[in-house]
Amino acid sequence: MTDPIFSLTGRTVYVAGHKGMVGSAIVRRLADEHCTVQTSDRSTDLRSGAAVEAWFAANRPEVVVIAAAKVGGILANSTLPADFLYDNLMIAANLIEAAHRHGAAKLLFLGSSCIYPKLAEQPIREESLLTGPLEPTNEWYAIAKIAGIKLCQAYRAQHGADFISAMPTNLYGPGDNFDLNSSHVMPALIRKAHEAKLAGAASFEIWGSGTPLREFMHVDDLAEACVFLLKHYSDPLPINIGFGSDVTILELAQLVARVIGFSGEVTRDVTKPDGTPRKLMDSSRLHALGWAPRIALEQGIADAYAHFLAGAA
Ligand code: GFB
Repeated sequence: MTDPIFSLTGRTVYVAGHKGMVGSAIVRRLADEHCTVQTSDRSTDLRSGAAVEAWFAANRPEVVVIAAAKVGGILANSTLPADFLYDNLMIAANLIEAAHRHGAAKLLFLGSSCIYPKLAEQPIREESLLTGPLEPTNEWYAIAKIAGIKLCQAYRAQHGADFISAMPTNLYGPGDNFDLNSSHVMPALIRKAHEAKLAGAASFEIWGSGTPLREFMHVDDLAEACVFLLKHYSDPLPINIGFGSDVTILELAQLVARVIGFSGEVTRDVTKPDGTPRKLMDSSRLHALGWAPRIALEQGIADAYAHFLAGAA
């Protein structure tokens, strides 16, 4: 592993979006660092430049992590395009500008693997950004996240700011959204398999053909990677945070069913969209720095299910 190039010790670290699955995992992980975590509550609307400016003037964080975002699965992305584009553009622009104006020493912006072209060569390297058309079901979200990456690059180029961006693969874990209309696939399958088991149903249904491939990472691994990158990474190029292997959605559904103890069938609703066929990321740049994920998929699903049960109880 390379030596750290940035220290969190004694710093104030603002985690924007601390109530979300990603932000809360990063806050949990930062408890192991000798730093002071700062958060903002609902009264600071991150879509408002004035509200963000006032919060930074009062709190002056030295390190900023942008985990705040309007997020959702394939259906929410397609049905709320204005929210996904506007909210995410404003959140990124307001936080990055305020971090610069108030002299933050480091900023980490989190994007998503959906920023890459729909038919990017697999595994997807960081250099494939903006080399082809986006996947239509999530282009609004992707455009906003690409703008965030470009803002980090622009402030670095023009002002010498140490602003970096990282692109996580599909995430899951404690604090996920289990609402079937707005969630990502993993929490949806956990809920569906659980409810099918309780009901003694013969089957549960997945959306689409079941053939799309997705790569999944437990959010605690992601939080570990974020802290690692704050300490070890300073470069204009975004860096991928991937698990390293992917599964089909049908395989995922069968694995979730096994972990949960549902032994019925998995059926498919092919009227629902598949989205991008595959988005396995090439994370070799991150691995070369000396970081690798630790939570295996089956173990991670069991953990996410335990949190789902605790939340549902
Ligand atoms: O996780 P997901 O909603 O989003 O869907 P994406 C992944 C795949 O799972 C798609 C299928 O092929 C879905 O059709 N799927 C099967 C389901 N059953 C279900 C279900 O019950 N619920 C859901 N939600 N999907 C998202 C982007 O794309 O990835 C976001 O929309 C973000 O912007 C995120 O980038 C990481 O993986 O297709």
